Amino acid sequence: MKWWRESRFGMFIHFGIYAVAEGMWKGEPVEGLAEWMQFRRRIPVCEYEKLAEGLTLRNFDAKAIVDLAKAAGMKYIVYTAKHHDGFAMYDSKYSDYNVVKMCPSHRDPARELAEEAHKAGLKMCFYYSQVLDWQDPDAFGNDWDYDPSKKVFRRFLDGKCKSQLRELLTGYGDIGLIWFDMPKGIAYEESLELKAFVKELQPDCLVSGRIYTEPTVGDYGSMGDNEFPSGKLPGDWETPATLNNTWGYRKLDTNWKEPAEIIRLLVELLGKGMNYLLNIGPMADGSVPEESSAILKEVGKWVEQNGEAVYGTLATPYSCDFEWGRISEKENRLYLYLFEKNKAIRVPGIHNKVQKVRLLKKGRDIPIEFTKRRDEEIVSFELPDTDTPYFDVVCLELDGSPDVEQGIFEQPDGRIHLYAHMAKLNHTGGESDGITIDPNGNIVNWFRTEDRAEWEFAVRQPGMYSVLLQTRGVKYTPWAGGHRVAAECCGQRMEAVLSDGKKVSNAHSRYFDERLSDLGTIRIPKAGTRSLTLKLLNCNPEEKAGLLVTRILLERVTV
Ligand code: H79
Repeated sequence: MKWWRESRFGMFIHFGIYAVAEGMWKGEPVEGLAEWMQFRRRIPVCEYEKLAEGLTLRNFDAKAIVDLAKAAGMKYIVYTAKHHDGFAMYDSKYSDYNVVKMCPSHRDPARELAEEAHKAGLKMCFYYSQVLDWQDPDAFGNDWDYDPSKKVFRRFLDGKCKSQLRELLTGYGDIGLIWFDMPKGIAYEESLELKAFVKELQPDCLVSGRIYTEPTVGDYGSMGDNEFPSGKLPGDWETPATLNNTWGYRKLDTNWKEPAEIIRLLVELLGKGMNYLLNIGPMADGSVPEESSAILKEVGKWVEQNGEAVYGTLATPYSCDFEWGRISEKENRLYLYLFEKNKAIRVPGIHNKVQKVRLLKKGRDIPIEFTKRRDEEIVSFELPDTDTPYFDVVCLELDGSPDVEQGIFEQPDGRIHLYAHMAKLNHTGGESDGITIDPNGNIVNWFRTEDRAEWEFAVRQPGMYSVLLQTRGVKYTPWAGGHRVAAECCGQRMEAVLSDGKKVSNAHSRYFDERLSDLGTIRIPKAGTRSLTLKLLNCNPEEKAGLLVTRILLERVTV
């Protein structure tokens, strides 16, 4: 895992004959992900395969793609050797349903990419769809060409799946990892067998978390596409993400993310010690959409300037995040990724001595004057005016490895973040139903009024605090709210119906509609450890997923 942890940033490449269709079928746009078109339209293999003639590779330039990955600061490449459509995008001897046999150039893009990646010192990795294969009669997914009752998954596993994995693991040099995807349908034992099969051929080759539904079978976990957890997670995690809203090339999808949105997610993931696997979807001629390369080059400038705070960094040592930015650590250093410019920053709870504070500027770092109040362990400094685009990164050099205050505590700006993943949950029902924390750290499955979430936190300054509840809608679905909730703290009680809360802007706003709803104001009479309990009084039956809680924010009211 060493190279993988060190890398932090990789390039995903979704390249396949779906790129020829560009997200259109028979003149009509096909909604959703371009690479899912065959499934969406139930296109027979004998028709779908004709797309292969259009994949010319005329402008496919493996060196240019590797150079682009390098320019972006990426350290590994994951190429779709075979996606769900079953079409091998490499020279497969096992199946003629492949790019060399069926596409006009008869070139092997996987070989060209692997050679260039290895020359450039990047890890070459393959995506391989191990359960879904719409061309193989025994794999899952295609029930329009093949009778599902006649499928024998074992035949696919021992046949196409393992044979092609053997080709990929013996014909292309050292492979960093196999990115398995969509495990639904494979048995636990079969996933272990597949992992062992990979390791037998290349002991150092990693396997992704999506080799099985339970992420621990893989060598690391994969978040949902474009998702990140609300707090740092134990173990190694990666987020696969897109530059627009599809993986494969789709002409109508011009919904490109700004470089700032990409860097915002990068920083979010660095703060959680996670890897970022960011996708490009080349066109049928093999060229990379201009928008994609422009965004990656722009992102690369930031990464280049701040590489010290990217490669080999670990998650924040704190239990919770701050409003003004994200934090990571490496050796005796803390890196602060600052969301806003020219602000006075106060970093709380640092038990170490601070030796130096500097603004990262690759070789021309700018020293920053700071103060540290011994009684409160707060480091304060003002950022000089900077002309750096996007987020500034500041390094705190400490006298030893970071030793910071744990748990939830009031921050110098008077805010207290009660993250959902840090709540103590109480439910009276059996283990299987009632509220629980999902892999993203949110409180989910909240329908029942007898369930409770409770937080403990340290208050520094007594006074009035406004209480804001952050909830979300289901992915891709607008927030509806409508639940009646109550919060209890210091013997006081607030009640509110969640209605049109303030929209939250964060690194996955495009996918999750999150809102901050005002529950009211409470008085905390004394400093010290306090607790807050959240209850659901009435669940809006229209909301099929119930109440989805991300966090509660307490904000000291200044009078
Ligand atoms: O390779 C990319 C995606 O194609 C793949 N994972 C990333 C890395 C992926 N596989 N499955 N999914 C993503 C979930 C896809 C679900 C959907 Fe659909 C596909 C929603 C809409 C199209 C299947 C078909 C479910 C509803 C319709």
